[in-house]
Amino acid sequence: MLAFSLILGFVVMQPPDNLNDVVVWTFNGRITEEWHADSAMYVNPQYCKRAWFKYSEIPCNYFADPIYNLLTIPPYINNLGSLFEGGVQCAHIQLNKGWPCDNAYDDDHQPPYEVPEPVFYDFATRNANDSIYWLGNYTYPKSNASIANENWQDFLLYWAYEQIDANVNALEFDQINAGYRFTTTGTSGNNSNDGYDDYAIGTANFATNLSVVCKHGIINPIEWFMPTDSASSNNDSVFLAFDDNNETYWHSSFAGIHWIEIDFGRIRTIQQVYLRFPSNHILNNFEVTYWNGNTWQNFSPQISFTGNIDSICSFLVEPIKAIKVKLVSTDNEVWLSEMQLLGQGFRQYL
Ligand SMILES: [Ca+2]
Repeated sequence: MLAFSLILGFVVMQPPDNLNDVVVWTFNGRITEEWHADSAMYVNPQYCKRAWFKYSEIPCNYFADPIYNLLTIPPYINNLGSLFEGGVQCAHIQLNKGWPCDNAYDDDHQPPYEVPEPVFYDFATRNANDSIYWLGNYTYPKSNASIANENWQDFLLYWAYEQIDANVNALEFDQINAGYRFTTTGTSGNNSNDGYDDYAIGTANFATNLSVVCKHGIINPIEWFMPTDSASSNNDSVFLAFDDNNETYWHSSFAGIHWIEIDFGRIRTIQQVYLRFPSNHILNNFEVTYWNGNTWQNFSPQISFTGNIDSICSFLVEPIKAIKVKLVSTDNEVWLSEMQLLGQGFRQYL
């Protein structure tokens, strides 16, 4: 929010009496250097603005990197008698670039870094067939991000905070509409409904799947987010219970007590536990608990079953803060298609 009266050095800025008296300078690009601000002063503006965060231009964190020295720009503009408005471009996300740090999904490990594919598929607007809604004929794959996606909101707010820390006086969030396109000549049952996205439609439940370690055909899970198990019947199948794919599963060893565990690495708010078993291998006896940093705790209501006959078991629980979640079973063997922990907050990628 803008301050109503900002006193900086010898300059006193007051809100205008009439919006028609406001002069706003916008620059086709960021104001990142003093000469940009000096140019703006030609029209003696009350406000200088241009988005400081753009999804496609993040080789690194501009705002915290002393190389760019952005901290000095807003005070410099203030001393020239103008307020500086940073901004966040909300609408688009580009697969080939636009991630603030190196990651396992980037091909050359050089900036600009590629958006990790699980993140991109999470952020991007998808149609009713779960396909990405691509934008135009761009050389680089680009999509609208889903503004209703809490992960995307968190990502944008992350960059907003970075700009606040870099001394901006105000923030602007532009292009907040996701892209929707309907085939007006389509027939009933045969309309592509491009731009449909499940987050916008499913607003009754904003819970985020915090436990996906790989999805959409990605074979290898993210290295720093590996789940663990008591033992598997085949090598490394444990992550198949966390890949958002009902056709793949973790298969424990035979006999004994079995467990499977996901370690978030930091505290997550969990409000739903979703288990899915292959219909021909339903788990009868199991218990799910969480690690709060000190002890293993029961959810409320408690998740502890004997004689279960359902292949899908979904539990809404009181929101709790967990670092790990574990399923334990005394059945001779466990087949687990999915163990999804849904809750709040940005996922594991930042
Ligand atoms: Ca699976």
